[in-house]
Amino acid sequence: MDPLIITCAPVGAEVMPDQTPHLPYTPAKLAQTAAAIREAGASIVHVHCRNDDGSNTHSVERFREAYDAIRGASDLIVQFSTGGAIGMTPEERASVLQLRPEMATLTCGTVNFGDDIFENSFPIMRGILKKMHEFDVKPELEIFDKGHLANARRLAKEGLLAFPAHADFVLGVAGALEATVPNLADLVADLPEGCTWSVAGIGRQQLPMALAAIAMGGHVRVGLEDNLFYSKGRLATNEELVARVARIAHEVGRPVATPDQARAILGLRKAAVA
Ligand code: KMH
Ligand code: ZN
Repeated sequence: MDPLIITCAPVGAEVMPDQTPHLPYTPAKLAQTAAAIREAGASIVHVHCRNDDGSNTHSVERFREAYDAIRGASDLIVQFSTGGAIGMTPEERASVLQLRPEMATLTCGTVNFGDDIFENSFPIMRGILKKMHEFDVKPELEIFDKGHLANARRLAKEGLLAFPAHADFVLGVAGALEATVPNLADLVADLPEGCTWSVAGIGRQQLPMALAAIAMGGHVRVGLEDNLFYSKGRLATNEELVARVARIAHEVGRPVATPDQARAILGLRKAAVA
């Protein structure tokens, strides 16, 4: 098995600062978190940005500030969200790709998202992928549902997506595929040859999904975007969530990837100098 790539999604778009004191929602806090999660074993940081009051923003300037701050504090692979927050326009979501992060997400289909609809029509996905090609950004395919893999194959047939690719299974969102080991195994079996994958379990499913991925040879995403708690009733920090996965991986003899090892596994271009 490859060394384990641990992605941390420290902020997201849904958790608000009044829900936890540990949400790093400014560039300065993101930089501190980047150093701490790197030390704990993460190799990728998945980035959303907020204004100083905690509200969501996809402004290029705010992302530039966050990107510079993170790269000043760590050698992590920086992965921008192009999912953003419900209600953002597709253009806003794609605009940050001009900063040329090494990676960015591509959600592979429209999905219920709690009581909302997270809209990712084919025209939206094509628009984001074209910008990824223009700025040489590697996509991570966010797969919330089984049909999202069929959508990804369709985009590949259109020549917009190259396989093998890297996929992240986001399991346990209200309105999408549940976080169970049979569902995860089914998705992994349906991946095109040579793809790499990680899993992000939502809420209390974060840890069980991580354990399954460690055992199955996949990779893991944790962080406050997906789960606020370390254990029932006890709020987590991002670095604690990363450190726990790294510790478990060590216990079962699976080494944890450095950012450069993760770059080699994922076939990333060399990072631009900050
Ligand atoms: N906040 C969700 C609506 C991504 O980052 O690419 C979308 C999301 C996915 O978080
Ligand atoms: Zn996200």
